Amino acid sequence: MRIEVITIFPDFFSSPLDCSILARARQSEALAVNIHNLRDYAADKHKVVDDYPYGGGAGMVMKPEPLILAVEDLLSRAGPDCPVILLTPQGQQFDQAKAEQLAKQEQFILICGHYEGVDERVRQTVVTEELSIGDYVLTGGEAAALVVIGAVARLLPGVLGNPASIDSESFASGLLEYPHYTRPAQWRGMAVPEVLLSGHHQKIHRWRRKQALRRTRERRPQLLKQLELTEEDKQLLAELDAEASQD
Ligand code: 6GU
Repeated sequence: MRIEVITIFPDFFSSPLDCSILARARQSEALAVNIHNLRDYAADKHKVVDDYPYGGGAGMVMKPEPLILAVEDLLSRAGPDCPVILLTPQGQQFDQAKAEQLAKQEQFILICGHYEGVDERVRQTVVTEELSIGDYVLTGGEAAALVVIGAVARLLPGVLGNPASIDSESFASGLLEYPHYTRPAQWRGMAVPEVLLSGHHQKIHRWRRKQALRRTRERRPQLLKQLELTEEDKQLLAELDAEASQD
């Protein structure tokens, strides 16, 4: 997987890409992230990449020429159908399904938006989709690019030590995760739930599923509504209801 990032702040990426799983993914060559300085595509000697908005108003707008030239340059070295993704609060909301879709690509391009936005002609010519990471406004698309890179990288074959952890985690299953515990079994009077110490795998599985259902219903009821419940799920939810009515 190759990810091309177009940014006016290349330094933003150095430390995050050199830490932890992203560093390992890049060393293993499962992942290559290439950072491109937008200013390298500015034609004038001052490397200007922004300008005042036509029609007036606050803030600056990213100029079309450097961005379009940068994308065209990268596309000339990319395979066909390489997605060109503009990171902007106006984009479609990034989620696990989108991460899984991008993880299947050979390559994609991320454009980090800045200022009040990008000249509309960039969208008209080179952008194939727009992504937002949530309903809030960042100073720029760089942090959002790192979110996308991180979510995609951990789905690539060989990047995570234990691929099973991908399947059981939040969102892959459509449920939030069950609570986790490690040693010690007792800490300041707080005990690890007995069933987890039992070695009874079927009971443990059932307990975890029940806790995942409980958590999801409490915290993210919409997620639960989107899920197709098994007979066991329905029974576990009924048990939770019965326990709640006893309190
Ligand atoms: Cl992708 N960019 C910016 N600037 N703000 C955001 C965002 C992106 N996603 C959420 N907020």
